[in-house]
Amino acid sequence: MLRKLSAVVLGGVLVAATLAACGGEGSGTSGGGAAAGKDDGKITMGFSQVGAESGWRTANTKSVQESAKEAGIELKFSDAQQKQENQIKAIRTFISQKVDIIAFSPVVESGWDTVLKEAKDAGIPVILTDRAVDSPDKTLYKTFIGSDFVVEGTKAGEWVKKEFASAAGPVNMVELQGNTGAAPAIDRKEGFASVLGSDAKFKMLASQPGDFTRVKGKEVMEAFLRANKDIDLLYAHNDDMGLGAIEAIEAAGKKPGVDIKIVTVDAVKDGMQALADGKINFIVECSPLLGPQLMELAKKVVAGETVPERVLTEETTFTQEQAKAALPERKY
Ligand code: GYE
Repeated sequence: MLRKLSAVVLGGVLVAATLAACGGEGSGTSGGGAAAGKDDGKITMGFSQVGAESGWRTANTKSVQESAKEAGIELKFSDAQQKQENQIKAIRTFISQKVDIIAFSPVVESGWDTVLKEAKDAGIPVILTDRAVDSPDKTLYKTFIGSDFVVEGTKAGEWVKKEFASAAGPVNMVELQGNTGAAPAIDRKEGFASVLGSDAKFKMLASQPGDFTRVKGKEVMEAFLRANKDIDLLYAHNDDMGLGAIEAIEAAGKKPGVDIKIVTVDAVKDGMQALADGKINFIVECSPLLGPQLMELAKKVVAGETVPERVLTEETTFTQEQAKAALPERKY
């Protein structure tokens, strides 16, 4: 908790300082590029993606692929289909191919130390994108670019607290979590609970993984509805699970956004549309457009320049009215 809170505080500074502050001389440990890659002047990046589980992920993949092209970086892209073993295999392949840099979005937080050590020993620098790992050894990667998921959960909790401020209570809540062990699942749950957990008025009736997918979100919501007659609020860790849950709520003869209020995270187009349509009540934004910053950081790391150890994404929140206004311009 302390670790995460301090990242939040530092975050404010790093957002502004993000890439401006990267101009320093070699960090001594960065190496990698020159030692590993073929010397054709072109950077080769191995990128291991989680999968294609959500609208967020699809937009993220597109952002990474398009920005690599624009930056003149050769991208070796590998889709892990939400399996850690596939990501580990992909990273080992990138190491044997002697890429200049490896970037990946870890499907879960734990279990990366061995393969990250292999990359380090091979002199290939690693950038974490989107999701964190829990390795205590921070020298195993150069930087971590992505959102603060605890803050996202906190924003969702604060909205719920306000929305139900005049309700007598109890406020009966259910939660659809992301895939078990993933940083955004752990942190979004923690942030939400940090706001509402100590308030007896708010009762968490059930909280289960929906794996960030629509199909699983629907399935788990059906089970929640069967087991609980009186649900006031659904907190879904992403839009896709919320959208699946909406189908389950409608099939049960209830009105999403009215009978059961819904708060989600991401703000992808389909989520924003449901928000504008009144089926979702509030969305906390999480930007998938990490590609341009990732490529800029990759160039600096390969050049041996120092980069900040944490690069935070700037994000907002949306009410139903704000979604209506933002939708026409929404890029993903
Ligand atoms: O919120 C969810 C996706 O790691 C931030 O993963 C990402 C999350 C995102 O599947 O939709």
